Amino acid sequence: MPDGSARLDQKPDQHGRCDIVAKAGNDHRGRHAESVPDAYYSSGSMAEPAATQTAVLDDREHAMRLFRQMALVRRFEERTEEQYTRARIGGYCHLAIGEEAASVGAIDALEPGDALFASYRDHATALAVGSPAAAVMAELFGKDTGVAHGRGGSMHLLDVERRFFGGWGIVGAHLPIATGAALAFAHRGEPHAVLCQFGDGAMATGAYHEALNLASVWHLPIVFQVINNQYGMGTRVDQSNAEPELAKQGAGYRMHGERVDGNDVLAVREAASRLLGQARDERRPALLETVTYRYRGHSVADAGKVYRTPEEVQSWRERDPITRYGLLLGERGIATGADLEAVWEDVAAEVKDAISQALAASFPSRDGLYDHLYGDEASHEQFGRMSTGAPFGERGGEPEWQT
Ligand SMILES: Cc1ncc(C[n+]2csc(CCOP(=O)(O)OP(=O)(O)O)c2C)c(N)n1
Ligand SMILES: [Mg+2]
Repeated sequence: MPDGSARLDQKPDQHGRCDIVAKAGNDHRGRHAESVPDAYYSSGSMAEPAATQTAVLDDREHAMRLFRQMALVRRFEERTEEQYTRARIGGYCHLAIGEEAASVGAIDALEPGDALFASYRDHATALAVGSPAAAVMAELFGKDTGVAHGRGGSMHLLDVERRFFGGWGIVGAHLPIATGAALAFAHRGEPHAVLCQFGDGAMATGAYHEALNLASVWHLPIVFQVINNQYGMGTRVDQSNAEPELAKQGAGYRMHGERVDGNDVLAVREAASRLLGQARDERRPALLETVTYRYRGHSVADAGKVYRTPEEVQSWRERDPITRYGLLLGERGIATGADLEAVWEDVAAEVKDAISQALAASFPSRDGLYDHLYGDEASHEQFGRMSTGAPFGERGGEPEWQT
């Protein structure tokens, strides 16, 4: 049983909420607040909560923002699952329910000018970086108002204005690209860092090793954040990684590696903030492992029941990141049960509105099929000239051997 689960005697409901969150009017410290020891929040063998965590909790607006972002992701993902079953979303769809703290905590540590890259499990990434929920939902629906104008879909979200450069579908492929962005910062002397999020499965790809090696050799300002959700599809971390304590792999590149409880939003935020700071100020790359779990299957096409037990899933639900953080806010007197319930109602309304807007939006027109390709006005003409095997008409005539 994962550390911490036995100590939480309050069971979350189906939305990961427990009484302090779900029932308005409760004593704000919650029925069980007294019985939950502080140590629970530091999670034993995981990183200890750091002093800077207090700083977040000292700022009520900040503390509540973290809760709201996680609640928004949770509600968005639940409704996305439902929209998929109503055939409003085409293609792949990977949900991050259970992983909210790992995403939100790290992204909250970004500063203006920093760059963000992520894998295909990216709805939480886009919402955490501040992309409007309506534009994210519209992208899932393939609509023109989506963050990628309906051309990317679930796996290829992006928000260049907010410096979120995707949403990548090929496992591990974005690590060298993110490393290139860090090289650009270094080359131009810009004081920014890159946060590159990926799954545990990416660590068994060649691209991962190439990227970490170069980042270390060239002292690049990048934090590689592995979101260790225990599985790559149906394969457990220890079945695919020779060193399953993933943070230790940094040592192979003389890179600082650190493992934190990915279900503790404050621990994730503290570690990400510190490591991104070192990347910006000292050009020191790092590997940050955030240990978490996905409640759902790999994608909407996987029920997630064959390769794991219901007990295992339940044990992680009992250390739900949003429930835990809600309890902490209650214990510290930052939020009452009614306050948190109001947040849940607020995000539910936001997601409902996002669905309505996405439904009302139109699909991209066929005339615009070639828009945004190559980024120049000549792309239509280029495509007109394309022929198989000679995309730019460079051959002139067909060679004899083809006839
Ligand atoms: C190079 C490559 N190989 C295989 C796949 C098929 N594939 C898609 S997701 C996935 C599992 C990746 O797991 P992980 O990196 O742990 O991310 P998670 O899905 O757990 O977030 C695989 C093998 C792919 N997309 N790209
Ligand atoms: Mg995984």
